[in-house]
Amino acid sequence: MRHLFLFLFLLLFSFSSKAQFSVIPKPLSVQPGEGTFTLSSETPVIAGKFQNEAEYLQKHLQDEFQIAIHISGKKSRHPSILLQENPNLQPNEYYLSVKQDGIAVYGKTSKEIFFALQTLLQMLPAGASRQAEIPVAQIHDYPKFGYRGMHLDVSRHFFTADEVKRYLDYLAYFKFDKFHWHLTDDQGWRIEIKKYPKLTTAGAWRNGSQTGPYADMKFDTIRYGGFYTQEEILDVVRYAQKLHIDVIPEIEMPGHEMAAIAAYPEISCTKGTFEVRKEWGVEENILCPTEYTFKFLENVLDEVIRLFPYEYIHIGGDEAPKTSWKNSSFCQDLIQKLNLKDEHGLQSYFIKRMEKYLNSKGKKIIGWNEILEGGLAPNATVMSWTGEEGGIEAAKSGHKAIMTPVATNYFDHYQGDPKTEPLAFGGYTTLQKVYQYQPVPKELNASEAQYIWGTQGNVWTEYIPDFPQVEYMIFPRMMALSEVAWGTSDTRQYQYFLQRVQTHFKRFDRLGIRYSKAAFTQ
Ligand code: TNX
Repeated sequence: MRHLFLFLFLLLFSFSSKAQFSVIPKPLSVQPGEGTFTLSSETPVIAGKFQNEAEYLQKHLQDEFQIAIHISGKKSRHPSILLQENPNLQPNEYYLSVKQDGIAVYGKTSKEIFFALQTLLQMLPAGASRQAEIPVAQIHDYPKFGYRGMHLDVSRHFFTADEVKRYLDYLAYFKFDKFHWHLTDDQGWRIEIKKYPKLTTAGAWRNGSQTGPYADMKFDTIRYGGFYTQEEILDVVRYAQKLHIDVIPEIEMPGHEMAAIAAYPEISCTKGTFEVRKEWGVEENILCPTEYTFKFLENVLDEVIRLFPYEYIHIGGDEAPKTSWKNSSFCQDLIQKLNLKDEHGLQSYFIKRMEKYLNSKGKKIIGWNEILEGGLAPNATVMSWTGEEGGIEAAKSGHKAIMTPVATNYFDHYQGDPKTEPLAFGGYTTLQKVYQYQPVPKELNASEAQYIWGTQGNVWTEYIPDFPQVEYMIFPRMMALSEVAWGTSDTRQYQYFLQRVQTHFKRFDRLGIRYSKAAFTQ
């Protein structure tokens, strides 16, 4: 047994060091061979119908290695990169064959070809070497989960459309295929809605922000904000489409809506004038379930629908304290009139009604696990965050679930010793903890487990003021999650994962991308 381990270790080690095989997420099957393929400006890409993917490869090789490959319609005498459709393959499955005299990539559609090219790009030298050599290997690969997501909160802090595109580049590189864009929250509304211009003229700006640790209750008085025009949103969505990433916008309801309430106070149950929230944490003032509010949300969603082609829309549903509904005679009358049990019943009515509206427009909803309270909307997908229970309950009742539990999937939490790490939300989620996460809870049997659609990393930005800090918080943890989501994480091989991470750090250094070394210093 010991000898077997030693043999496997040596095999692994010799392969990873000699051939620099550091692909993340680790492909399902890799057969290494002898020698390398050398990429040069002579190398044509035979693109066939995969022009977009060929251009992507061309751009990356130019930007990273200053190699100007050319795209060609037909076979060539030169050693080439062939992108080849194979209708017999399964969705998401690809083959990548690297031989000394040529590279061939096979997939059913452009999405699979794109995955294969990400693998290929990661097989190039990570460090400063300009010798673009790719180790000979035969790779066969496909993911375990159909939802491999990353989230970004652009409300607490705002990130420009260009920064969001860079974020999408990172997602694509590690084969994530869903981007959950948290566009609205108490501290800022970030998407232009033409029918309600005050959402961005007023709702996108706050007169100060909380600074330092939450308990200190310190604030600055700097006006802060920003938003995306509809043009910018369309541009980001088009960009994501080229990267084969589906964009899921989140419009929060009925809680986390203070920015909208500040702009249009008539959608709240509480009378008065309000400010876009400066403090982090949970806001008591939530949307009032009046016909006026429902019409408001429908009008907002009509514009959202036109901007986002993917069939899912996230409607939030989390952390909606019920005090304002308890104190509202309108809500109490409505509970009676609709024969609901309590305020949770009213939230359930709220979400079900919005689901019905969105379903009628051809869209499906995702909501945070609080949408289970008081009864789940008939077609909803649950995003399980407070733990795994929400996902388990959803799966057991035949609803799709996305697992994003706070203990492992929150990349706003500390990844190393809080004494030496920059200020973060709290928690302690090490790289290893992320790597060991298994999205299918053991409580589920095989048929229930099929409802676990996948997993996602959440990046809440209360304590993430700028984009370099986003990079620092996601790297390397999102690399661990990519292997979890692809289904190839193997806790016995954590050390091998760490080796591959360190190879990627060389690339990050070369490209000026920030990351945390916490996993290697403690
Ligand atoms: C909880 S996760 C929230 C967010 C915060 C986050 C901080 C969720 C659905 N709601 O509003 O930003 O914690 O980790």
